[in-house]
Amino acid sequence: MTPVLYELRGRDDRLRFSPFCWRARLALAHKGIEAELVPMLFTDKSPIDFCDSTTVPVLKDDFGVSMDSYDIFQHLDEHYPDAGHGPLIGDALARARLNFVKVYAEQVMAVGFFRLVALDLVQAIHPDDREYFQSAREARFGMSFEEFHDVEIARGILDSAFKPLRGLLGNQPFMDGESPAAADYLIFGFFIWAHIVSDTSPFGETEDPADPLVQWRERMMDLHDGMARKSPRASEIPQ
Ligand SMILES: N[C@@H](CCC(=O)N[C@@H](CS)C(=O)NCC(=O)O)C(=O)O
Repeated sequence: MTPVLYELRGRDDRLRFSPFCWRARLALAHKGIEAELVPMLFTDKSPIDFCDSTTVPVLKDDFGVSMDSYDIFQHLDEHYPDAGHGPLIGDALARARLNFVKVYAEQVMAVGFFRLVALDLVQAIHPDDREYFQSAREARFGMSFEEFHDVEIARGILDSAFKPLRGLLGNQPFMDGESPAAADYLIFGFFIWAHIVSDTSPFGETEDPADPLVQWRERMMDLHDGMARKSPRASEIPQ
């Protein structure tokens, strides 16, 4: 069967911004695998009724069903080890190190991105999903989206969070070394999420083209035939 990737859609079907689904998309492209992309809404999860998941991405292929972006990396490495650009994660040592990158990205960096784009994100989400999404996240954050959305605070968080990334990328072109792999996709998922839903730069009012992190973001945008760069942004699609 053609692999099927179930992913979140926004107010327009061309708006696909979920950071976790982007990880899976990029991982499939890394392996050179063409998947059928099936959209889902927060409030209509019927497309993934066949499995035991309430979140996307979900990947279904000849080898089974994988219900988490990180598990999808592992699934693709296990079943398509040498396809495309080779391993996403690598050996057990690499896997252990990637766990750190995942925790860092999701627990430190993502908060900064979320505070940068919260209100834009609500506008990018499907109208049927807005109340569900906003009330679930407001309960988690303990404040309204209006309070949570704060570009100054966000840039402060991101400035600190970007320091280790800049240190690394000053010495090598990708998080994973000479070419991109799981660590790059894992982190870039949040960059492309923010890029699609909002025109506010995570780097400040002006971006420094000499910044190694800006340069990495541009390289990631160009990967796999520019799939991230070609993806429509919310500001390009009228409400
Ligand atoms: N641990 C999961 C997280 C996936 C996740 O949270 N996906 C969101 C979309 S960005 C979702 O499906 N949420 C459903 C909901 O909140 O009801 C992964 O990395 O795949």
